[in-house]
Amino acid sequence: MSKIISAKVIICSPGRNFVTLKIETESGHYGIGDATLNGRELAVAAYLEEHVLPCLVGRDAQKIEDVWNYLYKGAYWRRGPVTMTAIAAVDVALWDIKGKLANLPLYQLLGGASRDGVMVYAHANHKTVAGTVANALDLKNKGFKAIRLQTGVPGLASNYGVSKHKDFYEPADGDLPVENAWSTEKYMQSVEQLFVEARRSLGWDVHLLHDVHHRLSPIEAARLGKDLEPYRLFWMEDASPAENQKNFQLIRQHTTTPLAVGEVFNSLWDCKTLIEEQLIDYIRATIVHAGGLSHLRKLACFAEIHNVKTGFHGATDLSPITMAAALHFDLSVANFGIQEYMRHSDETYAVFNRHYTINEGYMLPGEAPGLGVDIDESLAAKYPYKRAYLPVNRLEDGTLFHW
Ligand code: CS2
Ligand code: MG
Repeated sequence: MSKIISAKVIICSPGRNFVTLKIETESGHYGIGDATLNGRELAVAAYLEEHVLPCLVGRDAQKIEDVWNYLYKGAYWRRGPVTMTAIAAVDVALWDIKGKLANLPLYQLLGGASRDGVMVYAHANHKTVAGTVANALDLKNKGFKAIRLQTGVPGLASNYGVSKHKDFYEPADGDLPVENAWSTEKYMQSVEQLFVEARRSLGWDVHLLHDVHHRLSPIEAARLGKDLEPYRLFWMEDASPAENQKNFQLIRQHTTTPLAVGEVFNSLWDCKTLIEEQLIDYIRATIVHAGGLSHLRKLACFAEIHNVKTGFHGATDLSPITMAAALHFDLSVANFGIQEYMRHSDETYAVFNRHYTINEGYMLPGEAPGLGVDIDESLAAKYPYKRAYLPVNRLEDGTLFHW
Protein backbone atom coordinates (compact mmCIF):
# COMPACT_ATOMS: atom_id res chain seq x y z
CA MET A 1 0.00 0.00 0.00
CA SER A 2 2.99 2.25 0.35
CA LYS A 3 4.80 1.08 -2.79
CA ILE A 4 6.37 3.95 -4.74
CA ILE A 5 4.70 4.20 -8.14
CA SER A 6 6.23 7.44 -9.41
CA ALA A 7 8.73 10.16 -8.59
CA LYS A 8 9.48 13.43 -10.37
CA VAL A 9 11.64 16.52 -10.09
CA ILE A 10 9.99 19.96 -10.23
CA ILE A 11 12.29 22.88 -11.04
CA CYS A 12 10.87 26.37 -10.61
CA SER A 13 11.96 29.90 -9.82
CA PRO A 14 9.31 31.84 -7.80
CA GLY A 15 11.61 34.62 -6.63
CA ARG A 16 14.62 32.29 -6.83
CA ASN A 17 15.45 28.79 -8.13
CA PHE A 18 14.16 25.73 -6.26
CA VAL A 19 14.38 22.02 -7.03
CA THR A 20 11.66 19.83 -5.50
CA LEU A 21 11.23 16.06 -5.51
CA LYS A 22 7.72 14.57 -5.41
CA ILE A 23 7.23 10.86 -4.66
CA GLU A 24 3.84 9.14 -5.04
CA THR A 25 2.68 5.80 -3.62
CA GLU A 26 0.09 3.28 -4.77
CA SER A 27 -2.13 4.36 -1.85
CA GLY A 28 -2.43 7.81 -3.38
CA HIS A 29 -0.20 9.49 -0.79
CA TYR A 30 2.68 11.70 -1.90
CA GLY A 31 5.64 13.32 -0.20
CA ILE A 32 7.88 16.22 -1.19
CA GLY A 33 11.55 16.93 -0.56
CA ASP A 34 13.78 19.96 -1.16
CA ALA A 35 16.70 19.33 -3.54
CA THR A 36 17.92 22.91 -3.94
CA LEU A 37 21.68 23.53 -4.04
CA ASN A 38 22.23 27.23 -4.68
CA GLY A 39 24.12 27.77 -7.96
CA ARG A 40 24.26 24.03 -8.78
CA GLU A 41 20.54 23.24 -8.94
CA LEU A 42 20.56 21.28 -12.22
CA ALA A 43 23.36 19.01 -11.01
CA VAL A 44 21.10 17.70 -8.25
CA ALA A 45 18.10 17.51 -10.58
CA ALA A 46 20.11 15.38 -13.01
CA TYR A 47 21.50 13.17 -10.21
CA LEU A 48 17.96 12.49 -9.11
CA GLU A 49 16.36 12.04 -12.54
CA GLU A 50 19.14 10.01 -14.14
CA HIS A 51 20.46 7.96 -11.23
CA VAL A 52 18.06 7.85 -8.29
CA LEU A 53 14.44 7.93 -9.48
CA PRO A 54 14.70 4.77 -11.64
CA CYS A 55 15.76 2.86 -8.48
CA LEU A 56 12.89 4.20 -6.36
CA VAL A 57 9.87 2.94 -8.29
CA GLY A 58 8.57 -0.28 -6.74
CA ARG A 59 10.27 0.27 -3.36
CA ASP A 60 8.36 0.48 -0.09
CA ALA A 61 8.13 4.18 0.84
CA GLN A 62 7.96 3.23 4.52
CA LYS A 63 11.45 1.70 4.51
CA ILE A 64 13.17 5.06 4.96
CA GLU A 65 16.36 3.81 6.64
CA ASP A 66 16.81 1.06 4.04
CA VAL A 67 16.28 3.47 1.12
CA TRP A 68 18.72 5.93 2.72
CA ASN A 69 21.45 3.26 2.93
CA TYR A 70 20.61 1.96 -0.53
CA LEU A 71 21.22 5.45 -1.96
CA TYR A 72 24.28 6.21 0.23
CA LYS A 73 26.17 2.91 0.16
CA GLY A 74 24.73 1.81 -3.16
CA ALA A 75 26.19 4.83 -4.98
CA TYR A 76 29.74 3.66 -4.19
CA TRP A 77 30.84 7.30 -4.65
CA ARG A 78 29.87 8.56 -1.22
CA ARG A 79 29.14 12.04 0.12
CA GLY A 80 29.49 15.44 -1.51
CA PRO A 81 26.87 18.23 -1.70
CA VAL A 82 25.14 16.97 -4.85
CA THR A 83 24.82 13.36 -3.68
CA MET A 84 23.76 14.25 -0.14
CA THR A 85 21.25 16.86 -1.31
CA ALA A 86 19.68 14.27 -3.62
CA ILE A 87 19.54 11.70 -0.81
CA ALA A 88 18.09 14.37 1.50
CA ALA A 89 15.27 15.10 -0.94
CA VAL A 90 14.28 11.43 -1.07
CA ASP A 91 14.59 11.08 2.71
CA VAL A 92 12.41 14.09 3.51
CA ALA A 93 9.79 13.09 0.94
CA LEU A 94 9.58 9.61 2.52
CA TRP A 95 9.26 11.10 6.03
CA ASP A 96 6.48 13.34 4.66
CA ILE A 97 4.67 10.23 3.36
CA LYS A 98 5.16 8.41 6.67
CA GLY A 99 3.63 11.32 8.54
CA LYS A 100 0.65 11.36 6.20
CA LEU A 101 0.18 7.59 6.54
CA ALA A 102 0.31 7.96 10.35
CA ASN A 103 -1.85 11.10 10.16
CA LEU A 104 0.67 12.85 12.45
CA PRO A 105 2.82 15.99 12.09
CA LEU A 106 6.44 14.95 11.57
CA TYR A 107 7.69 16.13 14.98
CA GLN A 108 5.45 13.52 16.60
CA LEU A 109 7.32 10.80 14.70
CA LEU A 110 10.66 12.28 15.84
CA GLY A 111 9.86 11.97 19.54
CA GLY A 112 7.28 14.70 20.10
CA ALA A 113 7.73 18.28 21.21
CA SER A 114 10.60 19.04 23.61
CA ARG A 115 9.79 22.79 23.81
CA ASP A 116 6.93 25.21 23.35
CA GLY A 117 8.40 26.87 20.29
CA VAL A 118 11.50 27.15 18.09
CA MET A 119 13.57 30.29 18.71
CA VAL A 120 14.72 31.77 15.40
CA TYR A 121 17.13 34.50 14.45
CA ALA A 122 16.27 37.21 11.96
CA HIS A 123 18.64 39.25 9.78
CA ALA A 124 19.53 42.92 10.05
CA ASN A 125 21.85 44.32 7.44
CA HIS A 126 22.74 47.61 5.75
CA LYS A 127 25.80 49.09 4.16
CA THR A 128 26.25 51.34 7.21
CA VAL A 129 26.45 50.47 10.91
CA ALA A 130 23.71 52.97 11.72
CA GLY A 131 21.42 51.42 9.10
CA THR A 132 22.11 47.90 10.33
CA VAL A 133 21.41 48.85 13.95
CA ALA A 134 18.21 50.65 12.95
CA ASN A 135 17.02 47.54 11.10
CA ALA A 136 17.93 45.42 14.12
CA LEU A 137 15.93 47.70 16.45
CA ASP A 138 12.94 47.28 14.16
CA LEU A 139 13.27 43.49 14.36
CA LYS A 140 13.66 43.59 18.16
CA ASN A 141 10.49 45.67 18.36
CA LYS A 142 8.75 43.03 16.26
CA GLY A 143 9.56 40.48 18.94
CA PHE A 144 12.67 38.71 17.63
CA LYS A 145 14.88 37.43 20.45
CA ALA A 146 17.92 36.88 18.21
CA ILE A 147 19.24 38.97 15.32
CA ARG A 148 22.17 38.45 12.95
CA LEU A 149 24.06 41.65 12.11
CA GLN A 150 25.94 42.15 8.84
CA THR A 151 27.17 45.50 7.56
CA GLY A 152 29.29 47.07 4.85
CA VAL A 153 33.04 47.54 5.07
CA PRO A 154 34.32 51.10 4.46
CA GLY A 155 36.34 51.08 1.26
CA LEU A 156 34.67 47.96 -0.19
CA ALA A 157 31.88 48.13 -2.78
CA SER A 158 30.04 45.13 -1.32
CA ASN A 159 30.17 42.67 1.54
CA TYR A 160 28.63 39.32 2.34
CA GLY A 161 25.20 39.55 3.88
CA VAL A 162 24.48 43.17 2.89
CA SER A 163 21.38 42.94 0.77
CA LYS A 164 20.09 45.10 -2.04
CA HIS A 165 16.53 44.47 -0.75
CA LYS A 166 15.41 45.31 2.80
CA ASP A 167 13.58 42.02 3.47
CA PHE A 168 15.44 39.51 1.33
CA TYR A 169 19.03 38.45 1.01
CA GLU A 170 19.60 36.68 -2.30
CA PRO A 171 23.31 36.12 -2.94
CA ALA A 172 22.87 34.24 -6.25
CA ASP A 173 22.61 37.40 -8.29
CA GLY A 174 24.23 36.80 -11.65
CA ASP A 175 23.81 34.48 -14.64
CA LEU A 176 27.60 34.27 -14.38
CA PRO A 177 29.46 34.69 -11.07
CA VAL A 178 29.64 38.36 -10.04
CA GLU A 179 33.15 39.24 -8.81
CA ASN A 180 33.34 40.91 -5.41
CA ALA A 181 36.42 42.54 -3.85
CA TRP A 182 37.48 41.72 -0.29
CA SER A 183 39.92 43.12 2.28
CA THR A 184 40.37 41.31 5.57
CA GLU A 185 42.26 44.30 6.98
CA LYS A 186 39.42 46.72 6.24
CA TYR A 187 36.88 44.25 7.64
CA MET A 188 38.82 43.63 10.85
CA GLN A 189 39.25 47.37 11.40
CA SER A 190 35.54 48.11 11.12
CA VAL A 191 33.43 45.18 12.33
CA GLU A 192 33.82 45.68 16.09
CA GLN A 193 32.16 49.10 15.85
CA LEU A 194 29.01 47.37 14.61
CA PHE A 195 28.66 45.60 17.95
CA VAL A 196 29.63 48.65 20.02
CA GLU A 197 26.73 50.55 18.40
CA ALA A 198 24.43 47.54 18.51
CA ARG A 199 24.79 46.94 22.23
CA ARG A 200 24.46 50.71 22.87
CA SER A 201 21.16 50.84 20.94
CA LEU A 202 19.68 47.36 21.42
CA GLY A 203 20.81 46.64 24.95
CA TRP A 204 21.66 43.23 26.34
CA ASP A 205 18.31 41.43 26.24
CA VAL A 206 18.66 40.34 22.62
CA HIS A 207 20.96 37.69 21.15
CA LEU A 208 23.37 39.03 18.52
CA LEU A 209 24.95 36.81 15.87
CA HIS A 210 27.47 37.43 13.11
CA ASP A 211 28.51 35.47 10.02
CA VAL A 212 32.18 35.83 9.03
CA HIS A 213 31.44 33.62 6.02
CA HIS A 214 34.69 31.60 5.91
CA ARG A 215 36.94 34.64 5.38
CA LEU A 216 39.49 34.65 8.18
CA SER A 217 42.59 32.59 8.86
CA PRO A 218 42.51 30.76 12.21
CA ILE A 219 44.65 33.41 13.95
CA GLU A 220 42.56 36.25 12.46
CA ALA A 221 39.41 34.47 13.63
CA ALA A 222 40.96 34.09 17.09
CA ARG A 223 41.67 37.83 17.13
CA LEU A 224 38.10 38.69 16.05
CA GLY A 225 36.63 36.33 18.60
CA LYS A 226 38.63 38.07 21.34
CA ASP A 227 37.72 41.53 20.02
CA LEU A 228 34.01 40.63 20.16
CA GLU A 229 34.01 39.01 23.62
CA PRO A 230 32.83 42.20 25.40
CA TYR A 231 29.62 42.17 23.29
CA ARG A 232 28.61 38.63 24.29
CA LEU A 233 27.67 37.28 20.84
CA PHE A 234 25.36 34.29 20.65
CA TRP A 235 27.73 32.99 18.00
CA MET A 236 30.38 33.93 15.46
CA GLU A 237 29.64 31.84 12.37
CA ASP A 238 31.98 30.31 9.79
CA ALA A 239 34.95 32.16 11.30
CA SER A 240 37.39 30.24 9.11
CA PRO A 241 37.13 27.67 6.29
CA ALA A 242 36.54 24.29 7.97
CA GLU A 243 37.79 21.71 5.49
CA ASN A 244 40.71 21.49 7.92
CA GLN A 245 38.68 20.94 11.07
CA LYS A 246 41.85 21.45 13.15
CA ASN A 247 41.72 25.16 12.19
CA PHE A 248 39.26 25.54 15.02
CA GLN A 249 41.67 24.28 17.68
CA LEU A 250 43.60 27.55 17.42
CA ILE A 251 40.46 29.69 17.44
CA ARG A 252 39.08 27.77 20.43
CA GLN A 253 42.30 28.28 22.42
CA HIS A 254 42.05 32.06 22.16
CA THR A 255 38.43 33.04 22.55
CA THR A 256 35.25 32.35 24.51
CA THR A 257 33.04 33.76 21.75
CA PRO A 258 30.76 30.82 20.83
CA LEU A 259 31.49 29.29 17.42
CA ALA A 260 29.03 27.99 14.80
CA VAL A 261 29.96 26.22 11.59
CA GLY A 262 28.66 23.82 9.02
CA GLU A 263 26.10 25.13 6.55
CA VAL A 264 28.35 23.85 3.74
CA PHE A 265 28.82 20.43 5.37
CA ASN A 266 27.06 17.45 3.84
CA SER A 267 27.70 14.67 6.35
CA LEU A 268 28.81 13.90 9.90
CA TRP A 269 32.27 13.17 8.52
CA ASP A 270 32.71 16.88 7.70
CA CYS A 271 32.40 17.80 11.38
CA LYS A 272 33.33 14.71 13.42
CA THR A 273 36.53 16.28 14.80
CA LEU A 274 34.90 19.67 15.37
CA ILE A 275 32.22 17.99 17.47
CA GLU A 276 34.16 15.33 19.37
CA GLU A 277 36.93 17.80 20.32
CA GLN A 278 34.22 20.33 21.24
CA LEU A 279 35.83 22.94 18.97
CA ILE A 280 32.42 24.46 18.18
CA ASP A 281 29.22 25.24 20.07
CA TYR A 282 26.65 24.99 17.26
CA ILE A 283 26.48 22.78 14.18
CA ARG A 284 24.75 24.32 11.15
CA ALA A 285 24.58 21.35 8.77
CA THR A 286 21.12 21.35 7.19
CA ILE A 287 18.50 18.75 6.40
CA VAL A 288 18.52 19.65 2.68
CA HIS A 289 22.32 19.45 2.17
CA ALA A 290 23.35 16.81 4.73
CA GLY A 291 21.37 13.72 3.85
CA GLY A 292 17.96 14.61 5.25
CA LEU A 293 16.25 14.00 8.57
CA SER A 294 17.64 10.46 8.88
CA HIS A 295 21.28 11.60 8.81
CA LEU A 296 20.75 14.76 10.83
CA ARG A 297 19.17 12.65 13.62
CA LYS A 298 22.43 10.72 13.92
CA LEU A 299 24.55 13.87 13.66
CA ALA A 300 22.50 15.63 16.35
CA CYS A 301 22.81 12.65 18.71
CA PHE A 302 26.60 12.65 18.23
CA ALA A 303 26.64 16.40 18.87
CA GLU A 304 24.51 16.07 21.99
CA ILE A 305 27.03 13.93 23.86
CA HIS A 306 29.74 16.53 23.06
CA ASN A 307 27.82 19.63 24.27
CA VAL A 308 27.20 20.87 20.73
CA LYS A 309 23.77 22.27 19.87
CA THR A 310 21.96 22.56 16.56
CA GLY A 311 21.77 25.85 14.68
CA PHE A 312 20.43 24.90 11.26
CA HIS A 313 21.07 27.01 8.20
CA GLY A 314 17.84 28.58 7.00
CA ALA A 315 18.56 31.04 4.18
CA THR A 316 16.08 31.81 1.39
CA ASP A 317 17.90 29.42 -0.93
CA LEU A 318 16.58 26.57 1.21
CA SER A 319 12.95 26.10 0.25
CA PRO A 320 9.97 26.26 2.65
CA ILE A 321 10.09 22.45 2.55
CA THR A 322 13.44 22.54 4.35
CA MET A 323 12.20 25.23 6.73
CA ALA A 324 9.26 23.00 7.68
CA ALA A 325 11.43 19.90 8.08
CA ALA A 326 13.86 21.89 10.22
CA LEU A 327 11.08 23.19 12.44
CA HIS A 328 9.72 19.69 13.08
CA PHE A 329 13.27 18.56 13.93
CA ASP A 330 14.03 21.65 16.04
CA LEU A 331 10.83 21.27 18.04
CA SER A 332 11.78 17.76 19.06
CA VAL A 333 15.59 17.44 19.25
CA ALA A 334 17.04 17.62 22.78
CA ASN A 335 20.12 19.72 21.93
CA PHE A 336 18.34 22.43 19.98
CA GLY A 337 20.21 25.75 19.84
CA ILE A 338 18.57 28.15 17.39
CA GLN A 339 17.07 28.17 13.89
CA GLU A 340 17.97 30.60 11.11
CA TYR A 341 14.93 32.30 9.56
CA MET A 342 15.01 34.40 6.38
CA ARG A 343 11.53 35.08 5.04
CA HIS A 344 10.92 33.94 1.49
CA SER A 345 9.39 36.08 -1.24
CA ASP A 346 5.62 36.27 -1.75
CA GLU A 347 6.02 34.31 -5.00
CA THR A 348 7.82 31.54 -3.13
CA TYR A 349 5.10 31.35 -0.50
CA ALA A 350 2.44 31.26 -3.22
CA VAL A 351 4.05 28.18 -4.77
CA PHE A 352 4.91 26.47 -1.47
CA ASN A 353 1.82 26.50 0.70
CA ARG A 354 2.99 26.17 4.32
CA HIS A 355 1.46 25.49 7.74
CA TYR A 356 4.36 26.76 9.81
CA THR A 357 3.88 29.98 11.75
CA ILE A 358 6.00 32.68 13.36
CA ASN A 359 5.15 34.73 16.43
CA GLU A 360 7.28 36.94 18.67
CA GLY A 361 10.52 35.36 17.43
CA TYR A 362 9.38 31.76 17.80
CA MET A 363 8.21 29.37 15.08
CA LEU A 364 6.04 26.26 15.08
CA PRO A 365 5.77 23.67 12.28
CA GLY A 366 2.00 23.26 12.50
CA GLU A 367 -0.20 20.20 13.08
CA ALA A 368 -0.82 19.08 9.51
CA PRO A 369 0.18 15.44 8.85
CA GLY A 370 3.75 15.08 7.58
CA LEU A 371 5.73 18.23 6.76
CA GLY A 372 2.77 20.58 6.47
CA VAL A 373 4.02 22.05 3.18
CA ASP A 374 2.78 21.51 -0.36
CA ILE A 375 3.83 22.64 -3.82
CA ASP A 376 1.39 24.13 -6.33
CA GLU A 377 2.74 22.51 -9.49
CA SER A 378 0.69 24.53 -11.96
CA LEU A 379 1.77 27.81 -10.37
CA ALA A 380 5.37 26.57 -10.14
CA ALA A 381 5.32 26.02 -13.91
CA LYS A 382 4.78 29.75 -14.38
CA TYR A 383 8.23 30.45 -12.87
CA PRO A 384 10.83 28.81 -15.14
CA TYR A 385 14.37 28.14 -13.95
CA LYS A 386 16.88 30.90 -14.60
CA ARG A 387 20.56 30.08 -14.16
CA ALA A 388 22.03 32.01 -11.22
CA TYR A 389 25.48 31.81 -9.68
CA LEU A 390 26.77 32.73 -6.27
CA PRO A 391 29.43 35.48 -6.41
CA VAL A 392 33.17 34.88 -6.25
CA ASN A 393 35.54 36.94 -4.14
CA ARG A 394 38.96 38.35 -4.96
CA LEU A 395 41.39 40.18 -2.70
CA GLU A 396 42.21 43.71 -3.77
CA ASP A 397 45.37 42.38 -5.47
CA GLY A 398 43.23 40.02 -7.58
CA THR A 399 43.88 36.80 -5.62
CA LEU A 400 40.84 34.52 -5.76
CA PHE A 401 39.55 34.23 -2.20
CA HIS A 402 36.69 32.69 -0.17
CA TRP A 403 33.25 34.08 -0.82
C1 CS2 B 1 24.58 32.39 4.81
C2 CS2 B 1 23.86 32.11 3.54
O1 CS2 B 1 22.50 32.16 5.88
C3 CS2 B 1 23.73 32.13 6.03
O2 CS2 B 1 24.31 31.93 7.12
O3 CS2 B 1 25.83 31.85 4.94
O4 CS2 B 1 23.34 33.33 3.11
C4 CS2 B 1 24.68 31.51 2.42
O5 CS2 B 1 25.60 32.47 1.96
C5 CS2 B 1 23.76 31.09 1.29
O6 CS2 B 1 22.83 30.17 1.80
C6 CS2 B 1 24.53 30.47 0.14
O7 CS2 B 1 23.65 30.03 -0.85
MG1 MG C 1 26.31 31.42 6.96
